[in-house]
Amino acid sequence: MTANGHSETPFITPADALLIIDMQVDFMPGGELGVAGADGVVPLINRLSELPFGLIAATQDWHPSDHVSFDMQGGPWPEHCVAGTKGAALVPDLAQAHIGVVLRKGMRPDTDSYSAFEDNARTSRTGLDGLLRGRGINRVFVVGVALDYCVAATARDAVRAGFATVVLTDACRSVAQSVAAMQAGLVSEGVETAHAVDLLALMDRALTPREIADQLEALLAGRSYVQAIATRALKIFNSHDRPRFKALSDALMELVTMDAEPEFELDRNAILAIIDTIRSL
Ligand code: VGL
Ligand code: ZN
Repeated sequence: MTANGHSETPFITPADALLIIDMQVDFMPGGELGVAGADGVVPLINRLSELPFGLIAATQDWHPSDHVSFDMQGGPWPEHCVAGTKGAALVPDLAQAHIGVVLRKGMRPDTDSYSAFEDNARTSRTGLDGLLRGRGINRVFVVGVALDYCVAATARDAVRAGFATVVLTDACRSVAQSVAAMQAGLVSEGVETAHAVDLLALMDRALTPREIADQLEALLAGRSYVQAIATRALKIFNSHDRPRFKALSDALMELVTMDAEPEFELDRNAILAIIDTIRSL
């Protein structure tokens, strides 16, 4: 995405990951460290989780009962997210069907860990960067709480690890800082910001043939998503009464059928040929 929020590669593909930060009971209003409005972003995050991300990772703040960050230990926070307690659980309304991995952090008594990548002392790493790279991810979208602590720390580390990084500010809530104040700092550190609602609207509207071709090209890296995307494309095309989409629909239908067979080795050249066809429409 560019600085003005307009994306050059606007569509979510398997080369993108969604990082859902600390959407836990204790961080919801009424929880031990309740963040105002945090429960309100759950539906937005659930809708985002339906998009064809290559990986959706969720984090859990997961502290021992004598954690250094707790006020009884001289730390800045009330006791929260104690490992195994109800307050440490993911919010029950959070859709978990598409969450591929849950990472726990802040487990050592003597160190806090705001970022999903490594602890605040930079002594131990969660392995998230290797996991993302192993899946061919090159861009991450960050949502959750708190924007001014764990979301910001995660986004900064994602930039440092070499990922294009986008914080979807309307799917985050802060403890203290306004979105505007956070945004300026993050942008100056190479983090981009955008709105989840815009991303969802973009993904919902009908795609042009060129956009379909771009998506298919990106999808070549992750064959299991071809079916989902092709099915969606078909739905769009079938709602138009345009004969020129007939060939494309047929080709995509063929692709869906092929991908549905478990033994089928996806034929790169066949897909590239389809991409060429679409581009010449
Ligand atoms: C967080 C304070 C303490 C967060 C976690 O998730 O942002 N904030 N622990
Ligand atoms: Zn914590």
